[in-house]
Amino acid sequence: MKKEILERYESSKKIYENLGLDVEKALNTLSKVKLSIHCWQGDDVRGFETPDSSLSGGISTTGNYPGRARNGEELRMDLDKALSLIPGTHKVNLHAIYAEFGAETPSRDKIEPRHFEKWVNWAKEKGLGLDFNPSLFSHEMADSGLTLSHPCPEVREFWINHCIASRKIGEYFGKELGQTCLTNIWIPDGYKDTPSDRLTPRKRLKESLDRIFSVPTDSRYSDDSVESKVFGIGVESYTVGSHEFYLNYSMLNNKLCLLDNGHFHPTESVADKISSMLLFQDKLALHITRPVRWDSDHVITFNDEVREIAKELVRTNALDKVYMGLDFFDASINRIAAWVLGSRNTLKALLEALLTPNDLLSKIQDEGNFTRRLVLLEELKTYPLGDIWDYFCELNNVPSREEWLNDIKKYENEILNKRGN
Ligand code: RNT
Ligand code: ZN
Repeated sequence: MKKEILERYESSKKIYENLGLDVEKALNTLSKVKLSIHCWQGDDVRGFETPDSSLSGGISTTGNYPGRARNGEELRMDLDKALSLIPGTHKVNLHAIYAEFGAETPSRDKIEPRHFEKWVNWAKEKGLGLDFNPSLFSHEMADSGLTLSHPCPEVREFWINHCIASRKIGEYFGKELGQTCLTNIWIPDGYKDTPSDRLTPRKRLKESLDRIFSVPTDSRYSDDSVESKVFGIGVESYTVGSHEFYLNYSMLNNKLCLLDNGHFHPTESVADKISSMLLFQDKLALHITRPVRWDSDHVITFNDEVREIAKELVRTNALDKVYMGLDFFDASINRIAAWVLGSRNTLKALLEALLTPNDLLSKIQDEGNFTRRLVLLEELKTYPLGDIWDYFCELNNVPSREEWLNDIKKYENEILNKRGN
């Protein structure tokens, strides 16, 4: 531990202790947090099915920074590099398009646990958990923009079977790794222009989901979630799987509702939704991202939105009730730096939340002392969080401050630039 970092920690710790906070307890809680780090930042959501598959479903990446991972070996290697610079032990979130096949390439409705053996072996070796997602986009059966709500039963059947197969893979992950796996269903279904029938596609989606979830999986190993959305590129006017749709569906069917903070109207706050969700449901799933004017999936910064989400998770005692998935994909900057920065910012926001005197603030609010509430919340913004964060990084054997980028630059020169893409 660097002397300067230790000294700053000791003196800053006292400042927080004056507020009645237990800094060591906060650091201990933070060290147990598991983020679900999305593998798809590493290859611009392309997957391994075809060498030049293009992204569809109303989501998109822009940029052509060199060094994108092109196969499982490269992606795992890049993830290893990223994970070595993020404090703590986490989970990695996979999509079905990251299956690794042998000689034969089964269609998506026929994928099996064995196609993910390499991922599982890697996760075991590194002590990581895995989460999973069926991929209902970037596929000829999804070209119309409709999947589980498609008018044609054969198309729905194909995607129903894909989702069932995916849930079995999630269950296998949970069983093999001893950590419950979240399998999250997101579908792109919707219309570019004003629909003439909003109800029928939603009825079909409901029926498809009922079929998917009628196949039992072991709750010791897997949870299921459904992810809502408000619109996508080319799907501006109507989204079948809207928030109200999935909120009701998840409540009635005992599934988790997944809130992605890029999937709401711009002034809506996901932070504000957390308490309402957790009053009525035991668990919650999140996709944390940074929408810039639209669901653009920019890298997570240490911004007010993420900080408020973190505060709500801590205040409501929800850290062990929530799956914290990251969901961004920027192809215009070093992809490993994107992972590291987004993950570190999320953890930093959680640290800030853990170093907030929440009981005191709650009491002040109940007393109606809104002046003191505002003053304290504002003054806390310039408390020496960075000193505690630097110490936490060093304690967890990862570089503090911007030093970590040097490591990535070296990797870029030695590995990424040699990939020639
Ligand atoms: C799309 C959703 C979804 C995807 C990933 C790839 O808008 O956010 O979660 O980003 O599954
Ligand atoms: Zn998402």
